[in-house]
Amino acid sequence: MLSTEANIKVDRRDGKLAMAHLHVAFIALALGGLAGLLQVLVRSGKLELPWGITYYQVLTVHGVVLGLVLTTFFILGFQIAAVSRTSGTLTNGQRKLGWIGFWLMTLGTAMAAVMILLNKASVLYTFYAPLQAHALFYLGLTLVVVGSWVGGAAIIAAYIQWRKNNPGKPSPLLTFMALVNTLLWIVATLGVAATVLIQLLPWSLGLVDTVDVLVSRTLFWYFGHPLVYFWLLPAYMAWYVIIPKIIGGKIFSDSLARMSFILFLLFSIPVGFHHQLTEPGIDPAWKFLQVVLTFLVVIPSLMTAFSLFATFERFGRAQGGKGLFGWFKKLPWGDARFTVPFIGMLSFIPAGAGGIINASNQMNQVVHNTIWVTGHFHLTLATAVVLTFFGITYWLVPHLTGRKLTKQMNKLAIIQAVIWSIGMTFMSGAMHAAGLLGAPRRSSFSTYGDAAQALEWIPYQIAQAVGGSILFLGIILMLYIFINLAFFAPKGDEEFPVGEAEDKTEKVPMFLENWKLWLGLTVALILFAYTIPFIDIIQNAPPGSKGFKLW
Ligand code: HAS
Repeated sequence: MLSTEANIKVDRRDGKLAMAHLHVAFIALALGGLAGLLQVLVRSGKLELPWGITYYQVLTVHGVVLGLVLTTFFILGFQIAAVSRTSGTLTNGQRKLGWIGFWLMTLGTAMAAVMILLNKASVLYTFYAPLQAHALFYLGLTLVVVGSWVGGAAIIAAYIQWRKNNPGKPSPLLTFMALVNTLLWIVATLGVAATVLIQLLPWSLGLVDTVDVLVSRTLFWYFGHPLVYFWLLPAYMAWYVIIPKIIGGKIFSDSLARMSFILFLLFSIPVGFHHQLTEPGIDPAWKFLQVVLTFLVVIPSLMTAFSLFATFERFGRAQGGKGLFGWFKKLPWGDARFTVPFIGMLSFIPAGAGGIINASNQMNQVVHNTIWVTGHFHLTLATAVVLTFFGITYWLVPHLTGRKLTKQMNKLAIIQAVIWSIGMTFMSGAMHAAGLLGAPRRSSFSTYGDAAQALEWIPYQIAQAVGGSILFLGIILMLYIFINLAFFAPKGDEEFPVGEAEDKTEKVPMFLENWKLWLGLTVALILFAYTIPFIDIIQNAPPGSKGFKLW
């Protein structure tokens, strides 16, 4: 029976669908984590891999499985559960879409994984041409993207149905946020679908023998930057909506939260050139424009920081916290559902500052293609976002499996986050420092082991290996907690926390749900930022970029 009222508990059938996604996500964590440990040890010169396995092969497994598979499956699972919880049980048709999407993504993942393991697709997670993979790798990725569209369609359909049943009312905040992230994802993935289907697949099948490298990189980064906000926004959903409820506080402002999500939709896409600032063939004026737009996409993160500080401070003061920082002590530090994502938020402060350095044109010349950038995304994605995903897991999985997060597991979860932070401080800190000394990314120790300059980098390589090993321990702990919550924890009820806005009389402006306006503006900004430079790239790409022939 169809229900468009918020459920206190996610419907069992929707819960199964969400859990299926989470199972794949955590299998990905196990495989990707192991590959991460292996590659960091190879990179530091501490390990030689047996059976002809190459550094680039394990690096590809690590990047694809953690950056693309874990994230996409976790996000879809979480968003499906969030929509079912806040907008009511999915219809049978919507749930069917969710399952079709899930199986398409799983099949695609298996195809891509087999090709990487056979060393036929050691092309890293960015799969830049002229690195070429087996056609099945590209087909696998295509299925993952198409599957995510089908799963996303279930979320869009649930939103449309809620609006139809509740005319004139703003949609539930979590559903609204899941919808924005789905729209952002669909618009962004058009770029990667275009390069894979029009360029890379025909090239790998031998149907054409050249590939325009600059066009493919540009299409990739049209997708690649919004990809990072597709990862970030589910963490922001938890920070804005779930955390206030967990601490016993309120959402600072519902409208502010919605506005910040809309700004991400508008500004996250037309900024891909900031990954290509050092590339020839793109007019500097257009790079400048996209740098300016990059600074605009920082604004919704600053709004988020402001809103979170306000929620925490108001809650702490209401509990009797005195003085400038007295409120800080009143936060529930013993609750893993809060503390683990909070550590993620803290790490996002230096991580975001690093992003602003990357985006600053001149400073980008210093850090681009150094391991600084790897340090940046281990602090953003692998700390801020991933610790928040772990924090979500601690209540979502028992909620969906009808179990309880016990005191022991809660304690272990906090220990896990502390281990993670220590490991990441070593690893990401050393990456940032070595990057400033010019250490390159995407290269193994053997490729620069003899260079005199490389001697300077060795202590940092060792620190990375130490950090990587500590992080691996963190992964084992996380998998242990996940398995406990999914299969062994005592039966019981765990809450799916959803916060309320502080001011109940706050009227959410309906123009925030005017999708003709927001999608229209999104398309206009994309056309403005990309049309002329893209035509220019196709017509005047520099030698070595246009028509790259592999053999
Ligand atoms: Fe980035 C490269 C610029 C954010 C991920 N980025 C990457 C790559 C990845 C990545 C994966 O402009 C490498 C791609 C590759 O393989 O080549 N990035 C930015 C900017 C931001 C940013 C301006 N990045 C992210 C996020 C990511 C991510 C988020 C993943 C999830 N990035 C770049 C640029 C490059 C780049 C260049 C290309 C570099 C090159 O040359 O190759 C911004 O969105 C960051 C804004 C963030 C803030 C922080 C707000 C803080 C908050 C926390 C508040 C905390 C509280 C706690 C309230 C302004 C919200 C309370 C605290 C108390 C003390 C009580």
